[in-house]
Amino acid sequence: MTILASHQRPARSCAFEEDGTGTQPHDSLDDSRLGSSVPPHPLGIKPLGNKYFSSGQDSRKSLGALRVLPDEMLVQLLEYMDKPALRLLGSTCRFLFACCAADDLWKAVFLESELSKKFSFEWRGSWRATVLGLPPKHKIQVDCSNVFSDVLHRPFVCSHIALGRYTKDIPPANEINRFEDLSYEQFAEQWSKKPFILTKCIQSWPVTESWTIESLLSQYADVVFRAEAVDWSFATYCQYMRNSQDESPLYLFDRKFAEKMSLRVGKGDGAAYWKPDCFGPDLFELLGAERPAHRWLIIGPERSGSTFHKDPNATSAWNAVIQGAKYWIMFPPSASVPGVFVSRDSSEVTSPLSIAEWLLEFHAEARRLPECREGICRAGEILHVPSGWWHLVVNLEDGIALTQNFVPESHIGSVLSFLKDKADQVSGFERDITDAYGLFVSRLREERPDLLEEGLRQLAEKKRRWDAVVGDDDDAAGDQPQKKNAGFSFGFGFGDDEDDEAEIP
Ligand SMILES: O=C(O)CCC(=O)C(=O)O
Ligand SMILES: [Fe+2]
Repeated sequence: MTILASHQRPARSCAFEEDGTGTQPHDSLDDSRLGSSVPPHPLGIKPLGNKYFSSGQDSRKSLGALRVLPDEMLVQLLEYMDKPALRLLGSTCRFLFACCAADDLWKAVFLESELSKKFSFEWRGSWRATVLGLPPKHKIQVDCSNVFSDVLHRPFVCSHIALGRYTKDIPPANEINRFEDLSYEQFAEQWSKKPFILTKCIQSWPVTESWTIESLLSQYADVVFRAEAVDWSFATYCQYMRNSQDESPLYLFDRKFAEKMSLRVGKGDGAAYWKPDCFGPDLFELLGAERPAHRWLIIGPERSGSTFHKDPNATSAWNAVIQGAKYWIMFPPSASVPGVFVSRDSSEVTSPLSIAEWLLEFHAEARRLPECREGICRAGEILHVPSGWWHLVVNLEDGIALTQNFVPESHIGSVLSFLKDKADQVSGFERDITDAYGLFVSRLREERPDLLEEGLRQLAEKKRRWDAVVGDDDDAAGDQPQKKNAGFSFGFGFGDDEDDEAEIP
């Protein structure tokens, strides 16, 4: 994870860690939140609270002039260091050794290095070991048991929290509805604005039978996939995925996978999979080759996943688990999600917390909200993400998923509104498409004038209702309520609105 400065972090109580000899004090609050899943830190680094019960010397005393800097600043300073500087500084004292061993610093060094441009290389178990070319079994021998620092200990805790603690005992009222399958009529009439899981919908897809991480590795080892900031061969990604301690593991999220793997998508001979019937027509298909990115192959280890977000361009989505299991926690469009801070124009989530940090600090509070929906989508199941819904997703096991974004008829108003009023937030289109709204309107006019009329009617209604609230002369921001009033959640009948919420069962 990015090591956040203290002002960016949620306040927390001091934590204590057993030192293996049973002599350290133990904080029961923290223990109950973390469980026994967190082993002692491999370097012996301890949470700050342990300092006050330790009889040994505090290694911070050896920092010299750097003692004036709090840990957060020290680590931020180190983010500017390159490989030789980190090595040199790390050899000056135990405290700086512990700071300079933080693997996130080495991830940044890796991403700046020539190695990051290679598709294939040997992953050595950590970013530091990979950058330094250390033998895979190499273990750091320096004893840092007198280093007391929450800043240094916290990422280790976050990469070891037991996920089961958060994903089990879902309150019945929060459970995402589960069905075997739905007809298009059922979806359109009742379910297009609510999340649900279908348990018997994708069983006929050939990939549900044939794909495992192992089988993909044997067939596509040399295929290069995108995993966040890197493009790695699948063989390299698998090495990483199977032997990494990252708190937020790099997530393979590739939108060109079908081409790269020569897959046929869509019903017909030799197809690997196809979109389920129940979601009905996808209006972005009217855009043909000009539609924005819409399908992704997703692969990641346990703990990988997606932090809170809404899907792009007000599209809906389905997410099918082929291997593994995913925990989903979701909120309707206008909900204020605890721990999720949105910029004034709602274009981005500011200071996003890692999945582990969010679970540790906000899950309990979020779960108590009446709008909260949670569920586990297992292999062979598919989940519906309605337009505008917030969602955080975490893999409970190593897994493979396929996802596709679409525009159902019932969300035509939300999508037109997004493309028109939030043009600066439109994403996924090729660079030469500068007027996504105009393009979509012209295709609808040609192919579905009835729906265009309905969508424009909804847009006009939205503007009318907005004007009624702010007064006709207050028109400076056009009809973009979210831009003018951060935190204001007036509903307009579609998209980011209350009507969606009203439909929650
Ligand atoms: O599988 C995941 O991590 C979730 C991906 C996602 O956000 C989606 O399908 O909308
Ligand atoms: Fe998503």
